Amino acid sequence: TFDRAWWKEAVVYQVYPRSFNDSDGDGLGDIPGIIEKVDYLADLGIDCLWLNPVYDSPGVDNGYDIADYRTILDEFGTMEDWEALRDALHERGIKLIMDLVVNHTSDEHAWFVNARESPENGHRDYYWWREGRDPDGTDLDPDDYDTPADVDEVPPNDWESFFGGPAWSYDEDSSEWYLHIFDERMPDLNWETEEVREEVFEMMEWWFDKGIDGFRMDVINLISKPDGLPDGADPDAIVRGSDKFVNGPRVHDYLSELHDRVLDDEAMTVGEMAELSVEEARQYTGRDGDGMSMVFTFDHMRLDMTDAGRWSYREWSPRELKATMTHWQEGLAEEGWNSLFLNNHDEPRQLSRFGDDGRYRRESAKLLATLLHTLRGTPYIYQGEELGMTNYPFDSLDEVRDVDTIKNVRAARKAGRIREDDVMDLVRYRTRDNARTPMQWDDSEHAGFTEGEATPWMPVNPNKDEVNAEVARSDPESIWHFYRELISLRKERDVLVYGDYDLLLPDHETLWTYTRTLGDDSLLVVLNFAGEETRFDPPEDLRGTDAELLVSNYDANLVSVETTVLRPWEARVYDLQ
Ligand code: TEU
Repeated sequence: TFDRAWWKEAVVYQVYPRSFNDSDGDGLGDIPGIIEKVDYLADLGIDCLWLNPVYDSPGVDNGYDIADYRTILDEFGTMEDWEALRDALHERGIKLIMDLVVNHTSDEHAWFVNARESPENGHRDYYWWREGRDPDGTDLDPDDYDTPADVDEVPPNDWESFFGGPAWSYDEDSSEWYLHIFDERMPDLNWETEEVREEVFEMMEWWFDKGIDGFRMDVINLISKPDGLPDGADPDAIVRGSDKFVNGPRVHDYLSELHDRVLDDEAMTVGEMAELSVEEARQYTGRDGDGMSMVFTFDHMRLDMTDAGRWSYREWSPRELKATMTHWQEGLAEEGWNSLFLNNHDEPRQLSRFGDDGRYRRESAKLLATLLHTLRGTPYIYQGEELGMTNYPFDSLDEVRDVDTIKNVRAARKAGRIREDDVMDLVRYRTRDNARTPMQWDDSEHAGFTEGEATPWMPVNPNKDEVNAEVARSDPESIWHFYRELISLRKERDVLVYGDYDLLLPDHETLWTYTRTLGDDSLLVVLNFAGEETRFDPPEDLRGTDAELLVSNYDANLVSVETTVLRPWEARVYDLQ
């Protein structure tokens, strides 16, 4: 027996509104633009749409800096547009989840404006304000901080921002520092303050009353900061201090409170959680956990980095990817639930990173799709993935819009952590903007993303003539049709959703082979993670088993599981009889 849930059976499609479809010709995607494409999504067969932030925002971090949680950003449309989108989706049986960004707000949020005005103001405690300290006796250098010349102090602790540089900024009016784990224009909310929790819960209820089906919760395991805000203690932490503010002491109290207060049984929640172990994931999603549906974890997104973090590179191997994801498959087998993704709006394109975006673009895109839709968990498709969109050939930093890239490169340069010769290679490989170029709908000048005079806010990938939705939909062998088949297959076969995952051939360097089993129903998945032929020797107990080919990215005929030579990036799902 197993516990059914709609969000376990769903395939989620992620829309980054700025880059999806522009209906009014200003070069920026918008909500009416998404509505124009709802039939496209329904045709693909997805069950749920995750909409990245569309709230009022100054746009320092493309909407992750929210100025008003209950207003739609002008450029994206109106609340009526949003309601029309919600209805268009629901009419087609597609659920809608929204982004919940409550670790921080924009500095333009009315709470912060009020808080900053005076320490006496009511909203001061909505954020983290502290006095600085004397640099003597600390490792910190006052020159690293932006303070007036006569202020010889350093922040209350040594925490760093994920965007590079310190996590504290000095406020001249009150001579205090405020905390921001991301940009200085994104101050952290203080969840210790009961009113903050109350405001967040009410806002969430307000959106549920408007008919949403759940939330993707941005960096939700950062919301609890430890008492006394101690310095970081782990020199290997991803950023200084993250060992203190990731999975902080009261995070489970807050999230269980949130769950009890706001969420009903049907609501889907997916918590975005950097730096998480399987055991910790169970505390959020497991039987005695906080009641979250699932989490996004990032171990598999770190395989191509050194300990120096995001702005470094090391070669990854298919075997490590297999081991890492298997660890999560097994770790959340009895309790909790996995979310399955290889890219999103913060990551480069999966095809360029884990596949081959050149010669074997089509084959490797289909292999990655097969993986994501046959592991145990909920698959997430990031817009354009179903077309096999690739990274953008950035020539210079001037083409980059992403605050994370710009600031981290600046910080890495300043600290001498990056070689000048490597900068552009790393940017091309790593920048979040790879995911943010316009969706490629057709081969027209701006790929059908916008038809106005204005140029798109990000350049269109030069491969739009070959890689676009129109071409893909008219070709039955396309990546797009392959996704469509996988999505529909998941609806026909419970084993794909609920079946056990068992890894075979764990030590093989390039083959990733596993079975999925539910009662009598059993599938064998074989993936050749290599641009060359690889011999597949089935394990003894499977050899000769009658089988039909259920999914495949090459032509193949077979009646049983036999030793065979797999072609480059060949992916097969055998239906075992
Ligand atoms: O991302 C959180 C996060 O830590 C990263 O994946 C981030 O993109 C990167 O590591 C920065 O170095 C979430 C959102 O998905 C991202 O778009 C936001 O910028 C961030 O939170 C702040 O809200």
